[in-house]
Amino acid sequence: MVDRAHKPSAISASSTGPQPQVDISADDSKVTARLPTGDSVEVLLYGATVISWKSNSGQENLWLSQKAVLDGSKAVRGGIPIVFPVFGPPPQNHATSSLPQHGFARSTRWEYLGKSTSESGALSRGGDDSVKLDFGLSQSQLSPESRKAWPYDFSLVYSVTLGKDGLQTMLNVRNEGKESFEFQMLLHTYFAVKNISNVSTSGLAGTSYIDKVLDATEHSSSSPTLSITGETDRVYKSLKQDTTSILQDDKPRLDVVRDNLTDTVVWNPWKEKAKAMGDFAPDEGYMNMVCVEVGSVDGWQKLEGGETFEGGQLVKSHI
Ligand code: TA6
Repeated sequence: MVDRAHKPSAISASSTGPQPQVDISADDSKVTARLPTGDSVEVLLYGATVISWKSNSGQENLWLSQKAVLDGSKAVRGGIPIVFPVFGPPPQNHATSSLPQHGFARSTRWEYLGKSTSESGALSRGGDDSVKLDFGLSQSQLSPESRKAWPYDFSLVYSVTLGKDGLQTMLNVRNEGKESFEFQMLLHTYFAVKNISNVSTSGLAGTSYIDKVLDATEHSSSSPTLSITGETDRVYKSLKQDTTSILQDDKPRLDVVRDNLTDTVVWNPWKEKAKAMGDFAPDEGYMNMVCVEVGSVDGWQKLEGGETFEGGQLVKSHI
């Protein structure tokens, strides 16, 4: 339970004009928010996983496997799984060594902390006609196994803000204990694309990347764009530009803007790996998705007792 000191203060809704609509499902498993413009977002309490984000055109911007498990028994294949406190398979001889791949945040039930709305201009200009949903996770909500595997006193507040010109997802990490801990975080976003053959990503030049398809060897990234023509699994480190764009047929489709995060992962499992994942469907679904994942995964963030870290993304859709 995230104590009230960390619960967000709700901004009272304005009395003028139609209001954003927030609903909690009857089985208390999902929160849905909808703007008067038609934009909508759906968040499972399991993993605080965003599983749908639609633009006011009705266009779904996120990819969700047709075999994604949504009953809370397994991390969701699709949407925006939260990776914390470790990215990838945990290193040996490390505080995270006993955790599962990508940590526990995406496979633990979070608490819905509440909503706040405001109408003070576009999201990208600091205000917004928007609605913010807050979710909390702290040590007391972890399974005994996770608590044993990573025995630190922490609290997370994840804010999902649906605005007219984008979706913002921010993770606030606080060390509630006296002992310092280090962590990695990443938003493992699965974006929906029409056809991967005509998709490229830009904003990845001028840095180096770890290519996990080539035995995690390091390479320099000189090309301004990356086309996805096979299995792709790259960790771009300390990017200079804060925006990675996804282009469909050479036209801007989505812009992913990092906020206080330095790294971006680009992943597509392609044919064989997609087929090998039991919860990845349809098999050819790799043609309609690409993961652009913002995070702090090259090295570790360290928090002393009482310190906090916040990072996230603002994603803008062009359709
Ligand atoms: O972010 C890319 C990645 O680390 C890939 O290496 C692949 O493992 C992917 O995450 C999915 O991981 P998952 O544990 O969700 O199957």
